Amino acid sequence: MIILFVGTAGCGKTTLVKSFGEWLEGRGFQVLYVNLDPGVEVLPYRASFDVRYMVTTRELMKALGLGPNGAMILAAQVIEKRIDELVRWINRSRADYVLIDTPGQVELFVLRGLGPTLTSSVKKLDRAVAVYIADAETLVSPSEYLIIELLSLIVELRLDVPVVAAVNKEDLVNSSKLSSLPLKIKESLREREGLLVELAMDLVDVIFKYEKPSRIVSLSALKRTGLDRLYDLILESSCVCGDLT
Ligand SMILES: Nc1nc2c(ncn2[C@@H]2O[C@H](COP(=O)(O)OP(=O)(O)O)[C@@H](O)[C@H]2O)c(=O)[nH]1
Ligand SMILES: [Mg+2]
Repeated sequence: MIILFVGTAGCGKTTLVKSFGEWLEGRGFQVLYVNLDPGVEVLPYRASFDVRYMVTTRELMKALGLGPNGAMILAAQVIEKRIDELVRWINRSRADYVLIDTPGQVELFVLRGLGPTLTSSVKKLDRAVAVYIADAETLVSPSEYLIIELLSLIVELRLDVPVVAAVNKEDLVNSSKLSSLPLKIKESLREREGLLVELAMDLVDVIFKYEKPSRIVSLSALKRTGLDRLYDLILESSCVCGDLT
């Protein structure tokens, strides 16, 4: 199975790739690690495939006088053009799980070509799932819970593979507050006014009709909590039976 870790800068993708990979290895699985971030300086895991042999943002900034954003965009284009090298490597690898750590900025991977180009190829090789990671520190009110649901839906629409949503860094927030958020979305929306509220209320109904709130797993990549729940959801979401309830 191929698992892609996607999310906003600093949400904990790299940390989760390491801790989830080690968790899987501890259960006897063979795991391979892929670094797709051309901007990372130090990796906590040993990447068997590392795109920095193709390009790094640091060298692009130096050679072309680009800023960090311009260098990231150009680097992603370089990687996309050479994506067959990664796809062939995955095809040859005989691991149980290939974990793919994606570039820092979610929009770079999901909204531009790199992510969809990669997933359209790898899903032909094996089951592929994306984990959309949100940072618990950004989840300050119930409406942000709706935002996570919507963002994970956008990721699923773009990448066209099943997506599991995870709230990382649960060690930094009050867990009972976290679990009560989905139940309070409508209540909190009612405090606002206008057409936007009506639209958001309807979206809540639609999203909860198709997706149980419990499908968002809360975990800590650093403290290694919730990894078993993440694993269960990944297996469920990739199940051909399609029963996500
Ligand atoms: N407290 C806490 N910090 C975390 C957790 N996961 C990641 N971090 C920290 O968040 C920062 C960004 O993590 P990183 O994995 O590099 O994020 P990435 O940009 O999404 O790859 C680092 O300082 C991590 O140590 C977590 O579960 N709890
Ligand atoms: Mg990272």
